Amino acid sequence: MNGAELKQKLMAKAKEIGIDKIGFTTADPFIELRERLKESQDKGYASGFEEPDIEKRVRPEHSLPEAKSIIAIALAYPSKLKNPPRSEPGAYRGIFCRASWGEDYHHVLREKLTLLAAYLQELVPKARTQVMVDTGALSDRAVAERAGIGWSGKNTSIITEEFGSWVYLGEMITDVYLPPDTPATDGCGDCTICIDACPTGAIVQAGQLNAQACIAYLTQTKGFLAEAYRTKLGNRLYGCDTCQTVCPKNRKIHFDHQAAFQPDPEKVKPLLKPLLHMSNREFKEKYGQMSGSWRGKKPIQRNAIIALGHFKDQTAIPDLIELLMNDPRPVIRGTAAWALGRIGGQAAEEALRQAKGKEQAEEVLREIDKALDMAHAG
Ligand code: B12
Ligand code: SF4
Ligand code: SF4
Repeated sequence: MNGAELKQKLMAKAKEIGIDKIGFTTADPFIELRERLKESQDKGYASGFEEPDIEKRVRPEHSLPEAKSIIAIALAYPSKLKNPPRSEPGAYRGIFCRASWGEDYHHVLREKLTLLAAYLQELVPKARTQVMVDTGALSDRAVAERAGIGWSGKNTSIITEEFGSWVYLGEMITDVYLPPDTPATDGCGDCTICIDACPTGAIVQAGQLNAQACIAYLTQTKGFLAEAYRTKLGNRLYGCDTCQTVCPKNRKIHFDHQAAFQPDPEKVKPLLKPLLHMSNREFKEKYGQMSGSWRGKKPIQRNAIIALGHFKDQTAIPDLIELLMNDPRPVIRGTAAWALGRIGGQAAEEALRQAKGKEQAEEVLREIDKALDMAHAG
């Protein structure tokens, strides 16, 4: 069977196993990406979550010797919640980004790619394959762009004609030759809506992100969140969708045919207060299947505290005092102090003063002092 015939068969199989979009490219090095990754590292824009070895990232043969082709796939995920529960005074809610709705996409895409790889091996028994989703060495976006899945938007997301940017990406490298597709071309034109809408100015120029300033990244950090960003976080518990929700290419785009990505509204828009006292076990049981739980419960709890401060939720004061006084984690005590300072009031101020008398950790004491100033000024 020649490459073109193989490709046709793979495309038909992909459809059968529920892959929404498939594209093909060569395993040639990603030359342009090399410069971009280098610049991102040099300027301190990288998140640190990506593979640090640039050569591994741009040369597919580092992942699979004698690589010849890459098969890129995309799966669409929903952008809207049916009957979303509403935040109400005293019962405020946080939000997980859409890429964390439903089952963890890593498993779902990997499973489909593994089925596709098995099929290729049926057709070409000597074929070798390497499957990747997010955590692999390659840039999933650079692969998708070159394989014609979608163009690289100014917000850095891959945007497909059919599903907008609400797609997960993954790929399979193989040593089998498959004719490449045409790379996607820019569809943003003069638009700059995402750049203007980004709350932290993290899109430093069209297509280039300073991940260190991106809320999606900041929600995943484990330490204290720099003060300047706390008020920008809003009620985000994990990730940030702003530069995608504002994008005109996503207007009216909502695909919920992938059963695995159906969100449970109570999980993706949970009440904030119950999150504060969750045990590790409860957290794992409730959120363990979501991709947004990969950093554990601490960042989510820290962000929940910030969200309560953002809403100035008076009814959260007793919970926040409890954390300030008794939580063993300095980041949680210090962030609770910040939230109490923001909410203000006599009970908050008194608790902060009391905590100041017994707190040992320098960084928490600094937060308490600032919070007392804030409570006083407010
Ligand atoms: C590290 C990482 C992050 C970091 C950094 C993101 C970033 N933009 O670099 C953080 C934590 C911030 C993040 C956030 C998100 N991520 Co993320 N992330 C990754 C990861 C693991 C590596 C990305 C990377 O290498 N970045 C470094 C840059 C330099 O590389 P790159 O983005 O791949 O480069 C492309 C473009 O950015 C562009 N580019 C880069 N530099 C420059 C410079 C110029 C001048 C120009 C014009 C273009 C350009 O060229 C490349 C080809 O398209 C990938 C998975 C993977 N292995 O690739 C997922 C991935 C990119 N993330 C994904 C998702 C869904 C998200 C979020 C939407 C989740 C959320 N809702 O919070 C946000 C989006 C934030 C944003 N504006 O990008 C999806 C993207 C799907 C899509 N449709 O594009 C991926 C592909 C995971 C997956 N397999 O589905 N992510
Ligand atoms: S994900 Fe949020 S913070 Fe990051 S670039 Fe987009 S709008 Fe800005
Ligand atoms: S908002 Fe505009 S510039 Fe940004 S990604 Fe969408 S189309 Fe491109």
